[in-house]
Amino acid sequence: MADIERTYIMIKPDAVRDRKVGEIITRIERTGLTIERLDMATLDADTVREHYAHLADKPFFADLVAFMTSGPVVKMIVSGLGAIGKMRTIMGATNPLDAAPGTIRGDFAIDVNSNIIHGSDGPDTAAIEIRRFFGEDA
Ligand code: DAT
Ligand code: MG
Repeated sequence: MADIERTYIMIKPDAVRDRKVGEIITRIERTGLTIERLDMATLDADTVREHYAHLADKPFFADLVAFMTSGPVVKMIVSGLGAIGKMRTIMGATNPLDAAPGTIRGDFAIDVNSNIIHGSDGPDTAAIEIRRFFGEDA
């Protein structure tokens, strides 16, 4: 049996701008996972650089920071049975060209530079990201 987990989910600026928030939230709720917290914010560059520090040496890093600060995002804590892996499954592969039909990235995106949604990739990063975006008490 999978554990009850919490994961940090973020609908990226492209999806907010293109009015896809409702459809994405519908897909999350349909799984049976619970949206525990939800807020909107425009991220500052330092927060994005910290969040994507593992990619700091990549050639696309500056574009990634510019994209992620280009408009408001929707921040969420999503919880439930196996929430971390379940969210990664319904999100699909990082590159939307490789993401299966029926996944959020597969259905709503075509370009890896603007791939619609973020989800934590494991329990340690989930805990760090929940604290980063919702504070120490979340
Ligand atoms: P994921 O978002 O699936 O966890 P990641 O953590 O490796 O993937 O990368 C974070 C984000 O960085 C990703 O959602 C989009 C961007 N990115 C990753 N690889 C990229 C690439 N080859 N070209 C452009 N952007 C990329
Ligand atoms: Mg990642």
